Amino acid sequence: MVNQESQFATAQGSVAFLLVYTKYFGIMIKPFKKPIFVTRPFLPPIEEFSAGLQEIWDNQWLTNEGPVLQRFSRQLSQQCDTDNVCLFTNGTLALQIGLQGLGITGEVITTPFTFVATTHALYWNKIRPVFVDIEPDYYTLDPDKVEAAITPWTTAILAVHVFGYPCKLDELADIARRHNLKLIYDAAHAFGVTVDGKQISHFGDMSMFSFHATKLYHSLEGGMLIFQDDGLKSTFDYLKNFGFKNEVEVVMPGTNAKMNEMQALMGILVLKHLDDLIEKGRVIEAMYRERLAEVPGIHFPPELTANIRYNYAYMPIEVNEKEFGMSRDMLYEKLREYNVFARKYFYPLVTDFACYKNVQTRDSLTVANGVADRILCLPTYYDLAIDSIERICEIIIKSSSGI
Ligand code: T4K
Repeated sequence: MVNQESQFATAQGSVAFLLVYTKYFGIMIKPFKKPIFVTRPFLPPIEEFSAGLQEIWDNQWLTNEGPVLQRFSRQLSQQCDTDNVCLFTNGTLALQIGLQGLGITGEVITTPFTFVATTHALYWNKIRPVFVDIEPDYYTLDPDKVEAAITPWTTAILAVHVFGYPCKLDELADIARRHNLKLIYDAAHAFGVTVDGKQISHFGDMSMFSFHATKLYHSLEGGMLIFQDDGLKSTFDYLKNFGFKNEVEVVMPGTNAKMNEMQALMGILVLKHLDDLIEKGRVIEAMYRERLAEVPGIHFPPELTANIRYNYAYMPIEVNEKEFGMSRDMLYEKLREYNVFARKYFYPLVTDFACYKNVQTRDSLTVANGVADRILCLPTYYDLAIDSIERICEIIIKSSSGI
């Protein structure tokens, strides 16, 4: 027979433990059963994709400017309010071809705080990247630092609307105009963003958009160039199709970078939901901002001004180790323990990758280095449940108290 006194003592001990636990740690948070990734592609109803596939089967036309791609291209023209649209198999090749078609050579001023494809596109065109620091609010190229980096070899500025945040458009345009430089935007993250009611593609000489599966808006994989000079359309069309002008004429050494019919089909189907995707992103961001507002050491980019319609493609926060009590890397690991896979976009900086480490940089890149050490992109995507966001915020709040 179990001694009643010791049973009581055990029960008392458990209650005390629970009280202490609840006092200091609150209710225990369970790890997610399924992984929560930084993003998940939005998928249209499968019946719609099947119906579209049937059309492709009936056409027996799979790539090379097929009818679905032409339809997609017309829709994007309408969406972006221009005829100067060219579609590609991915954003990287779009940018590479864009730089080539624009005839960019020598040196290009660019940002180290980006996905490495931005710099690769320069490298593949034998262009020297000149890295300049970013501004601390939205992590875009700092116009104040651009001018000092211009040399007689500079031909262009390649800035990135990183996380979909518009660059300092007026300042960059002014510098480009005064120095007779091309202004090119890597708008991989920025589809759907508008400024003063104009599509973001309206700004600069050319913008590249990525329609990769991880993007807010996608076409499985895909890329798009929007450009101001009407004359470039045929050049881009040649360059993405081996340089063919017709069956018997090759007018330039092109490559193969064509978008296929399945990609175009997905693009058409997802485009119908763009507004819903943006709206859900807005709700998610508002929730993160509200729940984490009082957490010391968690910093959000400032709210955007009313003239910008943002697309909520990413949810970056900065973790200040001293204030939060845990470094960004520790929080990243802690979230993983709960099956939450936030991402350190964009750490390391491009300038820290082995293939670009030796590129000489005159700028000390102080802001970019600091941001790269503090940045963390939290999960945001259409299917992310509201109570999952609650739980992610709880984990972050509890982490700040040291569990
Ligand atoms: N310029 C900039 C500024 C860019 O950010 C990018 C691409 C480019 C140029 C080049 O554009 P593309 O050539 O890619 O069109 C991802 C993407 O692959 C890349 O497109 C994107 N930027 C970059 C920021 O993110 P990873 O290495 O982080 O992808 P991954 O495979 O780790 O995916 C991230 C998460 O997404 C996974 O943890 C799970 C989820 N996921 C991913 C895929 C592919 C899914 O749920 N389903 C999927 O099908 O690079």
